[in-house]
Amino acid sequence: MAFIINGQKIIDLRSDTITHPTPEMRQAMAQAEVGDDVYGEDPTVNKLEARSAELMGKEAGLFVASGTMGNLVALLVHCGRGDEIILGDQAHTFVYEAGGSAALGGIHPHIIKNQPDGTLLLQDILAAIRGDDVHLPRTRLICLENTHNRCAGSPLSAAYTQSVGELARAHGLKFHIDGARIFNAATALGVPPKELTAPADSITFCLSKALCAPVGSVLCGSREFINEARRARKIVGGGMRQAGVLAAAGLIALEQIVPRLGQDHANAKKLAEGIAAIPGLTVEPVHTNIVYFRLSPQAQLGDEQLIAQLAERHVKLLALGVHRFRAVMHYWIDSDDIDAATIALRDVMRDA
Ligand code: TLP
Repeated sequence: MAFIINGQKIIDLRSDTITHPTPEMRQAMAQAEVGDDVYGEDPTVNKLEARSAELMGKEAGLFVASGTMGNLVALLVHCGRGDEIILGDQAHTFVYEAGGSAALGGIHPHIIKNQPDGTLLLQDILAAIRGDDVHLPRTRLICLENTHNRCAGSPLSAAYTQSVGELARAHGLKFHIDGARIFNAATALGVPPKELTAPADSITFCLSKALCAPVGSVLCGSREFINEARRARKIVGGGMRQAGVLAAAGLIALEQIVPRLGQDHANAKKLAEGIAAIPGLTVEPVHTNIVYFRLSPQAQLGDEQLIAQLAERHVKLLALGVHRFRAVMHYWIDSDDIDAATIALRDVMRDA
């Protein structure tokens, strides 16, 4: 099922962001009813927003261009200039969003250590909350990420999320979840996504990652919050007009791709088992659709060589950190592709 590019089959495991839309999505996009979404008149966007809000257990949703935009808009609504957010040192919002909340919102990040399972210790969060002192930034928001991308794709449980929500409320703070892969978390934990989002004031989830849609994320929260978010989205240039052609793919993603995410998790486990049997590689525990593994520092090849030699065998991975690699499962990868990728890795390591 891998992509065929210039007649060559490519097993692309760099990310689930690389997924192409399915044939059903392309058809729905071609036939989508559209209107001007900045006037709130795009029926397909409105349908996607309503369905998303329902799934997340919130009053309203807002279709945005990307996960980065959804998180940024949420932070801009929750925080004013000089306000502080508490988030993990491995959080996507801290590491990979180009410092957008600081650059555009004057928002101050207060970083605490992510545990290997993606959680933040409650005592660390508590210790990071500022007192009322003119010298200090004002703590305004706590952010979690579910699943946690850089922490091995770990899902955060409903019970843990609930405890963070209680802590936030007890201190008069807002609570945002970067749920780019919240449906993977829900699948892995066997709960409806709204159980994972109930304690949060806002949640962003992505349609364009494991869910295969070409573009888009949805930010969900109270009606009042989303009204403000609509304004913030306009400020960052995210009013998208006839966006129904994109939202149509998102609706298919929710209907058809969410129910099959377990297959990606099974493929991730299968790949991890294959990697564990290759001398010179050690694999991290796998929880959802993301596999991280490490190359022994004693290995006869470097990180770049590993990537390049795999690419020669038409398998693409990402190096994320020294001797650390990531492979992400998605709709366009099947069990045979996992066999082929495992053989390619084994051959590269054997020939080194
Ligand atoms: N993650 C991408 C890269 O940016 C690293 C990937 O390949 O995994 N939150 C989380 C947890 C994410 O993993 C991502 C994308 C985003 C937000 C941002 O989404 P987009 O790319 O739509 O802005």
